Order: sequence, then C-alpha cells, then structure tokens
Amino acid sequence: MKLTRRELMKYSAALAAASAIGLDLPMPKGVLAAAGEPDHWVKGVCRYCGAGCGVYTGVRGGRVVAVKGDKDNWNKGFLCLKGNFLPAILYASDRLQYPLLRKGNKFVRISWDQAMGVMVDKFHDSIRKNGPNSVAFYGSGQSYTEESYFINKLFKGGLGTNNIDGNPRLCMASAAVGYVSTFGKDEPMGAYDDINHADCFFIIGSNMAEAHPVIFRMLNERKQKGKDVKIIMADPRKTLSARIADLHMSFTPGTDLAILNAMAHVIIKEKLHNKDFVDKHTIFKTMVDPGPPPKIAKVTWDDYVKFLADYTPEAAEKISGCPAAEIVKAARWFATSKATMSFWCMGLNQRTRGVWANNMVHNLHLLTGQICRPGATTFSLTGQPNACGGVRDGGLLSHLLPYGRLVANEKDRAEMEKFWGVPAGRIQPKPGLTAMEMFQAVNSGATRCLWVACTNPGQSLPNVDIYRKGMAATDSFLVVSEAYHPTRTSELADLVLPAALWVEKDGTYGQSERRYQYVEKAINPPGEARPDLSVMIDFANRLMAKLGRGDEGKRLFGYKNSEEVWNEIRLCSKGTAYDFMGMTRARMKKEHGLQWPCPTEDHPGTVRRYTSEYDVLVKQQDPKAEGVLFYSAKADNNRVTIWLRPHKGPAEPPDAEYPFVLTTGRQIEHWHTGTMTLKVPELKRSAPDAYVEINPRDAAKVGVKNKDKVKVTSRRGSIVLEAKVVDVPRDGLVFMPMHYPDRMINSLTTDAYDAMSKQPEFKICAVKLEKV
Ligand SMILES: Nc1nc2c(c(=O)[nH]1)N[C@H]1C(S)=C(S)[C@@H](COP(=O)(O)OP(=O)(O)OC[C@H]3O[C@@H](n4cnc5c(=O)[nH]c(N)nc54)[C@H](O)[C@@H]3O)O[C@H]1N2
Ligand SMILES: Nc1nc2c(c(=O)[nH]1)N[C@H]1C(S)=C(S)[C@@H](COP(=O)(O)OP(=O)(O)OC[C@H]3O[C@@H](n4cnc5c(=O)[nH]c(N)nc54)[C@H](O)[C@@H]3O)O[C@H]1N2
Ligand code: SF4
Ligand SMILES: [Mo]
Repeated sequence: MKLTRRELMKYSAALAAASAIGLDLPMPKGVLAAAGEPDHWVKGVCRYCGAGCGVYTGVRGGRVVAVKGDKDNWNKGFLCLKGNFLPAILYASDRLQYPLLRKGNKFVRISWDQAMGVMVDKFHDSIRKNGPNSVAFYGSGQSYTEESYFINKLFKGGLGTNNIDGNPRLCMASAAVGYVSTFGKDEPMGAYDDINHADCFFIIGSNMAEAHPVIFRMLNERKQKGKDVKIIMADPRKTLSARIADLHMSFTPGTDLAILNAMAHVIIKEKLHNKDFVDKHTIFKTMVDPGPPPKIAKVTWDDYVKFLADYTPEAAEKISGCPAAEIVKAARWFATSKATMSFWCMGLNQRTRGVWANNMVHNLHLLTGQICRPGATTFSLTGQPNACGGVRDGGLLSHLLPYGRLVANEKDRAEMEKFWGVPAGRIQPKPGLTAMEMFQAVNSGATRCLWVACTNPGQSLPNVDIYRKGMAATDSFLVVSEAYHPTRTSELADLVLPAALWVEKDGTYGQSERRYQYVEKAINPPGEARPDLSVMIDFANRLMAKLGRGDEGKRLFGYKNSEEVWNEIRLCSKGTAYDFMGMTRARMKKEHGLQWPCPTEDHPGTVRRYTSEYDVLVKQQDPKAEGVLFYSAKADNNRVTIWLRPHKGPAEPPDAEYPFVLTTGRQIEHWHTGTMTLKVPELKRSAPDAYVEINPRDAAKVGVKNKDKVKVTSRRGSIVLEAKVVDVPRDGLVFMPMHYPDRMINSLTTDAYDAMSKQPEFKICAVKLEKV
C-alpha cells in the first residue's frame, strides 16, 4: 500500500483543520486491505502522545495488522496520523531481539542469564565499593506505571538512593512544580470536556495541531459550533495551530513573562478581576531570595498591584515586541468570557523561567476566578503517554515519592517506609540527582553505573555532545533497555537489553486529564525481547540476593505480574489526593479510561477537582464545603497562591556574534528521536529529513533561498541543514525539528536549566547562520 505525501497531508489536514468537523475519518484507504482483516481486536491506548487516544489493536495470526480509534473513549474514535500507522513500529527490521554485550567496538549476543549476571555484578560492585549513590536509573514518561513504580521502589526503598529521574525532567518538570507551587498539588483540575464549555482559549507555547492533534480536533469542533468562541495563540511562530486563532500574539522568544504580567495589569486596572474569588481562595507570595533554601514571603493584594504597576502593556511591548493593543485585547477576552481555558506545553516549560511562566498562567485564572467551572480551567498539556501517571504521580523523579509525597518531607518518608516495609531511615532525606545533574555525574565519574530505559538521552539531551562523552567512557557502566538497536544511546552502551514494545506487554498509562487507562497485551514480543517490568523484577531479586538481602528482596520485589504491582499502587494512592482505589484491573479492562480521584469501585471518576459539585474529596475534607475548596493547599488553609514573578529573559539571548534565536520542537509525523516513526514508510516519506525553518525576510538577509544548505552554529556546535523558507517564525527566529538521529540538533542547544524545576531551556539559544 502506498500513500502519496499529498494524500497523507490531506488526511492530516482534514483531521486538524476546521473543515473536517463532523466528518468520520477512517484510516486512509488501503491500510487494512493490504494487511488483511484482523481476527480479533484488543483494547488499548495509543503509544505516542499524552493526549492518550483510546485504540483497538487488530490482530491476525499473532501479528498486529491494524489499529482503529476507540469510539467509546474520549477521542470518539479519532486518531492522528501517527496513531493510525502504529502497527509498522512493531515490525521494523532493527527490532532488538537478544541481549547484547559490548566487546571492544563490537556488540556480541549473550543470553539473558549472562546479561543479568554481568549487570548485577557491576551494580553490586559499585554499591559495595562506592555506596548506593554511585548507581543511578534514568527512566521515561513512556514506561508503564507498574514499571516506573517498581523501579522507584527498588532504588529509593530497596537500595536507599534517590538517584532516579527521567525524561519528564526535560518535559513536564516546570508544569509539575508550577501546579505544586500554586495549588499545593500536581496535575490539572480540569478535563478535555472543558473544551466543550469554554468560550475563550488562551494557548501559549503549544503547537497542538502537530503535537496533540486529536485534542486540537476537539478545539476546532468547539470553534465551529460556538460562533463567539475566541482563540488566542501566543507563540513566536505562526504555527499550524496559530492559523485558527482569532488573535495570534507573536513576541521575542523568552519575553512572554512580561506579557503575562501585563495581562494581569490590564485586568486589575480595568477592574475585570473577581474580587470575591480572590478574597476567598487566594493568598499572595513572593520569593525574597532564591536560596537555596529559597526565602519566601507572604504579601498582600496591594503589594501585588504595586508590583504590576511597572508592567503596563506599553512596557511589555517594549520588552517583547508584542503590540500593546493585542495584550489589552487578550486580557479583556480572557477575563470577560463566560469560561476561559488555558493550554500550554513546551513553549513555557522548556525555559529557564518555566516554573514562573506556569505560575503566571495560573495567576490569570485565579485573578479572574476562571477556574473550577465547566470550561474555566488551567490545563497543562502533557507530552508523553505516561509522564503524568508513571512519573509525576508515581514519583519517578529524584525529589518525589509516590502520590504527592516528597523525599525531603520526614512524614512522607516514614509513611512510604512503613508502606513498603523497609527499615526507618532507608529512604534518604536528600533529593537525588536530577536528569542533567545525573549526566554531569556520569561525566565526572561520580555515577559508576547507569541504567537507561525507554528513553534516548544520547540524542535528546541538550548540549548532548558533552554528555555522550561520559556515556561512552569505558570506566562507567551503561545499560540501555531498548526496543531497537542501534540508537544514538544504545550505540554508547556496555549492555543492551531487548525490550517488548507497547502491546507486546501490558500496563497502565496515566494521561493529561488525570485519565488512567489500561493497555492489554495483544501479541508476543520478537525473539527474546521481554517486558521491562519482568527484567526489573529479575534484576531486583538477583541484586538483593547478591547484597545478602535475598529474603528482603523476595518480600519487596517478588511480584508475579503487573496486576500485583498495580494493586499495590492502588493501595499506595489510597487516602491521598490521587485516590484510585476504585480502579481495579478488572474495571480498567472494561472501561474506556477513568479519571482520578476514583476512591471506590462504584465511583465514576472525577471530571473536575476542587469543587463540591464534581469532586467527592471536597466533602471528605470538609462536609460543610460548598463550591470550590482547594484542599490541595491545606498548609495555607486551603488558599492557593498568586505569585509575584518578575519578567526575566532567557539564559542565552542573541547578540552581535550569534544574532538569531534557535528554537526546537516537533512535526506532526514524527515522535522524538525518530526510532519508531522513521520506521513507518508513510511517515518517513512525508517528512524525510531535518531542516532549518527561516522566514523570507531573514533568508534574504543571510542570502539563502528555499532548499539551500545553511550552516547553523551556536556556542556549542554546528550543523548543516537545508533551509525551509516559510513565513512561520518571526523575524530573528529559526526553528529545527528534533526527530532525526543523523541530524543531532542537540549539539547546538543549551543545557542551562530552571533553578526550581531543573528543566533545560531547549526552546531558546543563540545561533548564527551562514550559507554553505
Ligand atoms: N507529533 C508529535 N507530537 C508530540 C511529540 C512528538 O515528538 N511528535 N512529543 C510529545 C511530547 S513529549 C511533548 S513534550 C509535546 C510538546 O508539544 P509542544 O510543546 O506543543 O511542541 P513543541 O514543538 O516542542 O513546542 C511548542 C511551541 O513552543 C514555541 N515556543 C518557542 N519559544 C517560545 C517562547 O519563548 N514562548 C512561547 N510561548 N512559546 C515558544 C515554539 O514556537 C513551538 O511552536 O508533544 C507531544 N506530542
Ligand atoms: N532539541 C530538543 N530536544 C528535546 C526536546 C525539544 O523540544 N527540543 N524535547 C524534550 C522532551 S519534551 C522529551 S519528552 C524528550 C524525549 O526524548 P526521549 O525520551 O529520549 O525520546 P524517545 O524517542 O521518545 O525515546 C524513547 C526510546 O524508548 C524506546 N522504547 C519505546 N518503547 C519502549 C519500551 O517499552 N521499553 C523500552 N525499554 N524502550 C522503549 C524507543 O525506541 C526510543 O528510543 O526529548 C527532549 N529533547
Ligand atoms: S493525538 Fe496523540 S494519542 Fe492521539 S493518536 Fe495522535 S499521537 Fe496518538
Ligand atoms: Mo516531552
């Protein structure tokens, strides 16, 4: 079956564009016909983005031959381009089938028993000689919840090290810290259903049309049906998403903090704020000293108003280049609509002021009371399919413990030690290494053994060349669990473990709207590839035995299957703000996703949190409560925080020598490092190679035409790519997609990171351009 690029783009445009509303879009013609009719369908979830579309996988003779969208799930049967072409990723010719051990410059096939033996010896040796903090695990927002929970328990509860972090540190850390610092607990309070009720959408730093296409489809549908619906899009590129906006605010990258404060300024000046809501539910805070430890002071409404005085729309225009009149218009629409919903993604999170930017979006909702009503909500779009479930909720970050608990909190540690049945004092009180610190520690030799699973840091880390050196070094031991080989990380490994992929194993995903969904196993993995969970259990038991703690190992890590892990996870969430005791495996198999809190088996799940109308936990906290109760902010008497956050620019603004800003991100066809989607012929044909996107005015200045070769150089490296001259980026900005393993764009990006979330600034660095 061959689809032309035109057919493909027509299909994806039809899905994304407003004109498609109401159309039922089946898979492009021919996909099914070529593969044959499935003999049965297995319920699951798409492998890719955090939108979490429900899918059915069609199996014929033990092979996946088709997927179709789940009509009974939130996505109503729709899938985007990537979702529709999922089967091909299972059958790529570079699927890894056997464990491989490095011998000099070569990899040799070994047995699983040998592989586990080598790995256990290395970790054991390192722990014995250098202590548990000499080993580390780098995980993923794409692993199943059971996998992430298990490995977190092994490292923090079994081995006594907090050196366990994951790629959500590159992705959702600023959103998570943003929710926690404003509301006291992580995760959005609203749901996709709010799209159906909102009259105004404020979308900042998200290219939904390409990165969350099926959510974008819902937005389009709302826009078609609601004549007065307004869409504001704040992005320095006029993206595919921005084309449907009523107001596209463009600005110099890294200056939107000034715009957000100016919107608050306008709202208060024009008395468009909701005084009752502010009085009843909020307090004001400012950071007096960043520390560490940070010094925070409570301040007053008057202090906030005074603080905002400098942020007139005109002042913000000077800083950002965004016209003052647009800022005023956006502020008015935001405040006066019946219900306003905000979306954001990496344009805010991947910034050295990512947490502040998140706080400032929340500020606007709190100031106007545009929250906790249908359509009124502040909604962070999640990137990966299980960044919420496995990593943020499950606590696979070096400062977290499961379900809202913190490593640094004595009571939380004691609670988890008791729950896990490990001695008091086992969980270390100091947060472990965050992603970038972990790879710095690999470089310095402080981390001797690193296990990387379900992520490809040898391509996806910022300023990647310096970290590749550490990963390749022979005196450290790098284990990579991968579905394919070679990747830009597995090529550096000492030991490569073959992983079962997606429907070759079972497990739970937790997605953007607090929706948990179960992926059922549909087929067997190829060769000797195994589910990561089974490898983790094997490793844990062998290592504990070698450490002389075999009995403890059996007690803590003696699970027989993922359901046993899931049942422990449910218990671990019980009584917390996450409570999903009601999500039994049997129920998850039947239902089409459930949103937490879901405390009992007869509970339908929670569409909106923190309001008595929808959230049972409100009355549990206070039987008399009516309406909004931010029980997440117990420490502040259920009051959430409006933060005074000043504007601060990026770590590396352009200058005379490096006059352009480089931003990086996504295309609709491909997923991250391309290991999966570049193996799908249709997607590869449609988007075969990286390019540098530059607008016609800048192209003329540099003297390049469309398709000319351009050398792009930052302070860290150079790359030569074809120019794509299109009027998408604003003046002074160029863009590159991140998906191509033989085009290492991360040789250029900066590893400067946000002091609070430790998330790097992938979105902004300074470059120069030369025609080759
Ligand atoms: N097709 C596809 N979809 C995906 C993924 C994928 O790899 N491919 N990955 C998933 C993952 S893990 C993630 S995290 C998401 C990411 O989803 P998005 O964040 O929506 O995608 P990006 O392309 O990374 O960046 C979004 C936008 O940020 C803008 N931006 C750059 N600088 C600034 C700034 O200073 N301010 C503002 N406001 N905006 C700025 C860029 O111009 C860009 O259009 O996508 C998910 N979905
Ligand atoms: N320049 C630039 N760089 C970026 C970003 C950016 O915007 N710009 N965005 C950042 C963000 S938001 C993210 S989320 C990261 C993503 O970066 P990565 O996580 O490094 O990218 P992926 O390609 O998703 O890597 C997942 C790997 O797991 C493998 N895999 C798939 N399924 C399984 C499985 O079940 N088990 C195992 N063991 N392996 C499996 C895949 O083959 C793939 O190699 O990239 C970050 N890097
Ligand atoms: S929108 Fe995301 S979850 Fe849905 S089909 Fe596309 S990639 Fe998969
Ligand atoms: Mo991400």
